This record gives sequence, C-alpha cells and structure tokens, in this order.
Amino acid sequence: MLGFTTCWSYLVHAFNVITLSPVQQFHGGFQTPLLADAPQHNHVGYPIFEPPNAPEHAQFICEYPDLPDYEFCSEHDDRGCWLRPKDPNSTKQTYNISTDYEEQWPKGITRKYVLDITNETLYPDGCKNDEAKVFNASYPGPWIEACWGDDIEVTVRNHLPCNGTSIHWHGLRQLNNLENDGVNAVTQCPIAPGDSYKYKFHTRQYGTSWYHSHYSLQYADGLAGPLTIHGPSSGNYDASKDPILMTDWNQRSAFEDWSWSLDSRSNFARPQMTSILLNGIGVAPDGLDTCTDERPTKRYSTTFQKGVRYLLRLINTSVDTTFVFSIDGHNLTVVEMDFVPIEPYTNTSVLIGIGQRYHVIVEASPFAPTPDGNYWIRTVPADGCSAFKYDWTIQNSTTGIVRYGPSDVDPSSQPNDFATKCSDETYSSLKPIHPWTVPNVTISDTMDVNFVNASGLPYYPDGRRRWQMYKAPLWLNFSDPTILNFEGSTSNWTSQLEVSTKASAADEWVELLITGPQNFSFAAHPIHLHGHDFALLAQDENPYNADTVVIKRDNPPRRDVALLPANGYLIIAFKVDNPGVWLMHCHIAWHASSGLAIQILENTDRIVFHDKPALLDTCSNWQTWYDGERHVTEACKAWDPEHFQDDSGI
Ligand SMILES: [Cu+2]
Repeated sequence: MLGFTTCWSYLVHAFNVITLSPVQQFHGGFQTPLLADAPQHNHVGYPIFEPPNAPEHAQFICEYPDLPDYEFCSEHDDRGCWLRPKDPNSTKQTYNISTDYEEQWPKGITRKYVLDITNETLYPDGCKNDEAKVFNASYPGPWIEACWGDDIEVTVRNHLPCNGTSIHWHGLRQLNNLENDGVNAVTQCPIAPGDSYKYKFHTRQYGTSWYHSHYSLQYADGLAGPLTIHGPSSGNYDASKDPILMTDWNQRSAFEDWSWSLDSRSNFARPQMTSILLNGIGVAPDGLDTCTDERPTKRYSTTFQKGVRYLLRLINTSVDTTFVFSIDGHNLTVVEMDFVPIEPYTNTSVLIGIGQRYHVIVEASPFAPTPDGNYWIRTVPADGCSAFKYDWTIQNSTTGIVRYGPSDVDPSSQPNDFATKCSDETYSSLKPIHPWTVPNVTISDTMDVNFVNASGLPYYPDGRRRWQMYKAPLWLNFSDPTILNFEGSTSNWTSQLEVSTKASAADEWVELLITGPQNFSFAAHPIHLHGHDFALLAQDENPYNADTVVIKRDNPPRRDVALLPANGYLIIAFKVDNPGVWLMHCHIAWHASSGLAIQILENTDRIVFHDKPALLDTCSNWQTWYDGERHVTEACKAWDPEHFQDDSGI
C-alpha cells in the first residue's frame, strides 16, 4: 500500500481534493448480476435448467451439453440430488450431495465475466467515502455465478489511478493452477493501472464464497463481491435469497488508517472501524465525527412468505470483525461451511469469522411472532473480535430487517438467546457429508503466531511491532513475484515453509500446529489457506499440550478458514497434491498487512504453467508504470514515493 510522510489533517484534506471520479449514486443492496456470456444451444437434448438457488431478480441457467443422457433431479424435498441418468437402470454416476467432488463433477460450460475496477465516491452508511474502490461501479461487486463443474473466466481491468491490483477467488482450490490464484507478489505482479489480466479456473467444489483484491488493504475499500457455484444442498429448501455480505466499514480509505497507525503520533494505535454494512448498506452511528456530506440511507431488508424455507448464503467480508448473525424469532439450520456441505444442525445464531461462509436454511415461521410481522437481522461483533469506535451491542446491532408484510415500521422483535463468545461454531457440529479420513501422520511444523519487534523490514517505523506467523513477518516485493523465482536466486525463502514430496507419493499429507501467543491475549485470528481446504484436526482455546491433545482424524471439519483461539491452537492437515506457492494468512486485514502470513512452497519443481507470457507481460507493465507513470500521475502525488509499499503487500 501507500505510505505518507505528511500529517493526518493534511491527508484528510488531500484525499478530499484528489478525487477524480464523478459522484455517483449507488443503489445499495440491489446487486445486478452480470449475465454470463454463455454459449447458446438451440437443441435441448441435455440438461438445461434454472437452479433452485438462482438469483431472486434475474434468470440464471445451468447447462450440461456433455451429459445428454442426464436429467436435473433437485426437488423441494430432495435438494441433495443434482443430475442423474435419465435411464433408472443406468450404471452411470449420479451427481449429488454424496459425490466425492474432488474426484467427480459434472462437466458444465464456460462462464465469462468482466470486472472493471474504479475509484468511486460512495455513501454506504449515509456518510461520504470518496476513496472507495469498486467492481463495475457497484458495491458489493456483481455476483459471479456458475454451476457445479463449470469453468470461469474473469477479465479484470484496472482503472485505478494509483493502485495496482490482483483478484483472489477465495476458497477455490486452483488445482494445478497457481497463476490464477490472484495474489500479487506471489502468483503474479500487480495489474498496473490501465492494464488487465484474465483469470481462468475450474469449479469442482460448490457453494458460496467471495472474490476480493489481494493488493494490500484494497478490499477494505470496497473490492469484494459474492461468488456462488450452484449445486446440491444437504438441507431442503423452497427458495433462496441472494448472498448476504456482512462487513465493517469506514468513511475513508483503509490505506489512510494503516498509514496513520504506522505514525508515532498515533501511538501506533490499532485502526478502528465505525459502521456495519449488509450488502453495501447500513446506518452510521449517530454523531460520527468522520461522517461528512450526510445523505439518507437505509438498512438491508428482505421479505419472507410464511411457511417457505429459504436458503441464505452468509459471507463475512470484514476488515477486522467476527460477526454473530441471527434473525429475531427464527432458527437457522446450517447446511454448508465454506465450500463443504455438512450434516444439518439448528441453532439460534451462527458465528462467522472473516472469510468464512455458511449456507443456512430459515423456515419462515417465527417462533416468537411480532404484531408488525417484521424481524431484526442482527450482526453482533463477537466478544473481543473487533475494534469499533462505537459500541455495537446485541441491542443495537440491528443491521437488517426481514419483513412478512407491507408494514414498513421498525421491527418490535427481541433478540434470540445466543452467545457472542469469539470461537468458531461448535467443532463437533461441523460434520462433512462426504466423509473423509486423515491418515495418522505427525506434526511436521509448528507455527507460533506472535507480535514481534522485527527491524530490518524495508519500511519499519521505530517502535512499531509486527505480526508474524512463522519465522518472520511477511514482506513481499510487488515487482518480483515468487512464481517467477522458485530457485530462490533473488529471494530468501528461509522464513517460508517448504513442503516437498516425491512425485510418486500421491497421498502424502502435511500436518501443522498453529499456536496463538502465550504471553499476551488477543482476539482469535481467522487463519485462511490458499490452494487447499484443510482438515481441522484439533481446535482448542487452551495452550497446546502434546500429552492431552485430542486429534480427530475420522471425518474432521473441512474448510478454508478457521479461528485460531486467542491463546490456544489449531492443528490442520492437507494432502500434498497441489504444486504451487500458497499463502496462509490471518484474514484480519490489519494483521495480514502487518505480516501475519507465510508462503507454503509446495513441490515447486512440479508447478504447471498455463500462460507464462501473460505473467511476464503483467510484470513488465507493472514495472513500466512503477518506474514511470507513477511519478507523474496527479493522483499519486499525495503518496510518499519512498514508501509506496508500507505493508506486507497482501
Ligand atoms: Cu490475526
């Protein structure tokens, strides 16, 4: 990200005057899905259907031209079925909730999308933010959809004046597809202003996730959007709601917040958030001193019809906040975590860490009916797992509304009975539908998450400590991505983790112990792994003890983000089957910027390249911009050219 040498008040002023984009009115909460540029077929000798979890206000069609003998088989009371042979006596594979999706998936079509990234002025919480960065002039970004087994191509065009970018497809495995993981300085150079990059990937998993910028703190400024692979469900439902993205939000750029936190005049204080948004809209706390040019705003709302079972897709896209989501008077039946269908369980709330997703089914028959037919949606920051400048409590975290009828009054509903402790959903509840067993291997490495004095980084203001995950805080070089440096000729890999197995050893696993700091207490860290989903073998809030640890190898939870308890530990394992350089990092944006991340160098001698010239072009264009245009672009002049990068780079 960008560094400053100027003082805070000047910065605020500078940001007000360097806005280049026209003021634009956004329609908060309403997302226009891009229509995929899907091939048209004039015959219907194969499955073509609108999936049961299609968008509410647009048409979306699944097509399987390569499966002519198949039919779509999802029904209200059998959402586990997806495609089955038309002939009941056929011995061919059925694609359903029990399918081992790592090995088998229905071959779909290719979906093409374009994302244009621009700077915009937004009023998501009623307050002006003229440093927002968005996809296709919409916040959140457009819903990227595909059907199970489709391929996706996304062309990303960077129109930002003074930021590079790269877009990560969170949770997608990118099997043998490193160069499409979208992590600048690791899998590619940043896409320079004026440049574009085409990402191509295949879908084997299904469910909901999000895509976001991995360029420093950029996603905090608005570069985040929902991504769904339509597929079967382990719970039955009648209708679905468009994804619900929940996030914390500020009225200025996260780059400014970060820069100020590196300035001794701030006492290196941790940045604070202010508002909470659902699908890009919300209401700022009263009397906020950072609220300027105030405009009317509203909360997210949705309507229920009595008796209908709705599928909700919940995504936490926050900078710094773990949320407890609930709907007054309604239970939630959880059916999918991250991209993994699980055995359904029912509760009054669900806790969602940053980067985590849950599919939940809500039956529209409130157990505590209100006279007005309206119910609050609450997104309560979990205890200790946020840093707001405002006290969001169970009572006031009323960030959305479910309405049954025409009444537009505020709900009179009362909160459900639920806990706000900052720990993942109950470990024993998270049982994958497709069972898996993790072989008995030993812990190969221990990672102690800690907050350290780490001088020697390229930019390290005196007295500012940094988070680290392994041997040192991460610091990447935008111009020199790891993907082009496996030999380590220009970089030093000793602080990263190398994992290598013989090519013949297809089923080897690696097992890692990740421990929280023992000498001080901090919030839980949402640990995210790229390139794999992992088996969560153990998760405990007490310090690790090899004599008493209980490790679950028989169908453990499987996901791509897990909360590392503040002073406790995680044991995770993954199969070493995806050559690449995969980031593992805390998804608290401030912590990732600080360096709480490592690169896992997995069998780098066997990495597959698909389009190396595109990688080299992107680097060449980045370098040209970095060395040249950056110094003359008006919008870049507010930044300190010496400390253009003042964080890890991710
Ligand atoms: Cu963290």
